[in-house]
Amino acid sequence: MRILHTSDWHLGQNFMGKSRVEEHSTFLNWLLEIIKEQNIEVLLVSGDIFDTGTPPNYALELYYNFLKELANIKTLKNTIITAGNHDSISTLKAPKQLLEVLNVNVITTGDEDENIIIPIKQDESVKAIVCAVPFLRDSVIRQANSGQTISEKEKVANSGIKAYYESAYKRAKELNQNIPIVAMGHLTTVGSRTSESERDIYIGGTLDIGGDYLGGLFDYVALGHLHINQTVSSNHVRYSGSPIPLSFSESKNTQKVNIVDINDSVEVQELEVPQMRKLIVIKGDSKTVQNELKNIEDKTSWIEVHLKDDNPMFANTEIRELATKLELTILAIKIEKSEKQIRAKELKAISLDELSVNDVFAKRVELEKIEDKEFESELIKNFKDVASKVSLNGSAT
Ligand SMILES: [Mn+2]
Repeated sequence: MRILHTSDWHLGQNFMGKSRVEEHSTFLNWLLEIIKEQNIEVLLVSGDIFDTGTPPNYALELYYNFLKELANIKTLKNTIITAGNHDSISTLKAPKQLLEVLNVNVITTGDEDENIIIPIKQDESVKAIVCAVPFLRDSVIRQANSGQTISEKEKVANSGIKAYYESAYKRAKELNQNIPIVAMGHLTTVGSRTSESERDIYIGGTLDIGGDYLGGLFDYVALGHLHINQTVSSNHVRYSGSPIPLSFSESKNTQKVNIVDINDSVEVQELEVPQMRKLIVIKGDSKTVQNELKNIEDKTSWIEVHLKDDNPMFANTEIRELATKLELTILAIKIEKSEKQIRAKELKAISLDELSVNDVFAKRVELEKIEDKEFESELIKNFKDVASKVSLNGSAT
């Protein structure tokens, strides 16, 4: 049985005002080729298919066109897609029945109305079973209890999630005693590495579901939610990571999918996903940054600058002018405080690019220390009205 395990596509991501459509489309085309070339029999996508609950139409189009292409691949028997914390239940659920006709199983909440135990058949006999566990929302694992403290809530959530996996395992075993059982999941496990762009799943963060625990039950655990490809505690409990870097903090990672062979033993091969666009982080003072910009050959790259300069405002202008001249795309210049730089204290915001025109105005008004609060809010409101009527590179939002 040959499985391909991927997750966290985040189709439709709006990346600092830029679309990832080209990168996602390149990835999905590559994935189709790999599924064919490698004779993949089962495709598992462990959550966060879309970046938001209301994905843009082009993201839905990418998704459906990809699924349509899968139907033409003869060696592929099943595709199983589970919802992550970013996915909207209703968006994934709407075509569920239609997709079943194409051997695509979509699991959204994992509640009692959904059958998460999916047998993988080959010539009418069952070869493996997948327990397709999606991101488990509160309502599925427990009744909300407002009287609980955060740590009590975590404890209850932990035991609820464990009980959920145990019950799934038991049902799979009842179906067939002697075949591999694979689990999917969308959660943080103890001992795993995280990056900036993953949303915490519960208040308080990491749940105490050890990789050991899941590894003890299942022959392979295909996890999603963390964006770095990694093994958790044992060789067969893994995160595939996302296929493209979803934040600048992930630019140094290597994006991968996992190819898993389950026969008498489990063998995993990590396959690197080729990237069509580089995300580059440059750190340093104005001179260092400018030198590094001159060395960038690939003009499709997106760049984030962490500027540590005694005269950040001047450096900011210089760097932007150079980037324009070199036809390079800088998505953000983050100003970091340098020791000598007292001005940094006044400039409370870290990144100019993260401020809207209205934010800047509000900060300026703050400096005036206006006592009449009604007048102050009137002033801000009037500014907003004016700003919304003037075209300021579309940034007056
Ligand atoms: Mn997630």
